[in-house]
Amino acid sequence: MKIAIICYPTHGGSGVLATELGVCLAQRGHQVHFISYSAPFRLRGFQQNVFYHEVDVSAYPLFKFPPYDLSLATKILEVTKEYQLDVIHAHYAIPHAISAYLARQMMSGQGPRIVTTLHGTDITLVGKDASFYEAVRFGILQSDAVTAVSHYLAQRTLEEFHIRKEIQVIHNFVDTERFSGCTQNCRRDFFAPNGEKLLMHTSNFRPVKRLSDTVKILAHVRQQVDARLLLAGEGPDRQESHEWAVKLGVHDHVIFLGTQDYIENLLGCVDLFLLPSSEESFGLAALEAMSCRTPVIASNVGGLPEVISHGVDGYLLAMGDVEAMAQAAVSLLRDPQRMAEFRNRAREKAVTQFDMHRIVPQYERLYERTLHQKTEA
Ligand code: GMT
Repeated sequence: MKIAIICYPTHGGSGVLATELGVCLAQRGHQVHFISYSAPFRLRGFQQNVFYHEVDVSAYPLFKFPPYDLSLATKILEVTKEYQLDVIHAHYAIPHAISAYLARQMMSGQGPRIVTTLHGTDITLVGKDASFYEAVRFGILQSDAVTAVSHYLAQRTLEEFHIRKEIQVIHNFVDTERFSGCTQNCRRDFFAPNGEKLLMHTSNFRPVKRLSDTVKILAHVRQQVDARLLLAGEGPDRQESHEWAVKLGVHDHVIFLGTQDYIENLLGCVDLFLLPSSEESFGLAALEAMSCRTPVIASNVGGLPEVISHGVDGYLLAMGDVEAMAQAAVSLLRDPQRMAEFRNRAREKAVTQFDMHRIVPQYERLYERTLHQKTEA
């Protein structure tokens, strides 16, 4: 098939998933066209069957807000005409699903099939904003097929957008070979020169991630266990969490790494991953950590229970209860045998339930089904 992937190119989970999907589809013989405003960061080097088309947005002075969605629709149209696309797969509803629809309308409704994958904040946060709500709802209704990355997100979409439409749940996935916990490139001695335990968190440092909670957890953990915290990412809450680290006297033990493109090299060399978010439709970062044999301590919110089993391969605790999260961390850090069991079970779950080669065929079957519906129609 000839498939366009419309996604954000940044370090967020939706862009990561979309890129990994496109690359895997290309390896399976499909022709894949990424369309975005810059090359997705996980699209590394030359890949067979992969094309990248950049969307230019005119900065004409009249535009206070350059209309990216129109430029994107135009680019989708151009690529469709040139390559005879079969499927446009929009990742994240805004504006991708709507731009895909607009592109198809410009082809008198005759263009490729539109598949939209909902990732989380496009429904639970941004999409709920009154200025986007009706557009998101329209984009969902006009798509030929809609998927959500968790049962939780599918349910919330139906409820909050008052929609009666099939939303297929296709869980996020991980390349368990690349995210294998191989510690070859790991610099544990660099981060923990005195044998400290290592906690880690990676995200876009937005309020929903509760970054300061990771610092508070570290402060509690350090009352019992010598530990340090690696923070990979960039975003608005970086400064506030630094201030918390100073206030709690742990700033010498918090290492800000900035955005990291090869996160797999870090995830395998830490002891625990922290995800104390207030909202998480799936938690791809948690799955990537688990695939690297690193157990996760997370909030019991959103789709995280579909990924982490409490007391089996990680811990799910009340959002904001940093003391309970720290205590769970300490109990694991102090019990090497239990830690080894958690590590093994986390890896086993990633491999048996969320491996790329198990999940990607579900998207292929969905594409085929929507194409078949088109032929029948
Ligand atoms: O978490 C973010 O803020 C990034 C966001 C995105 O759209 O890039 O992530 C969402 O999509 C990921 C991939 O499907 C999910 O794993 C994340 O749970 C989800 N984030 C939220 O729901 C907050």
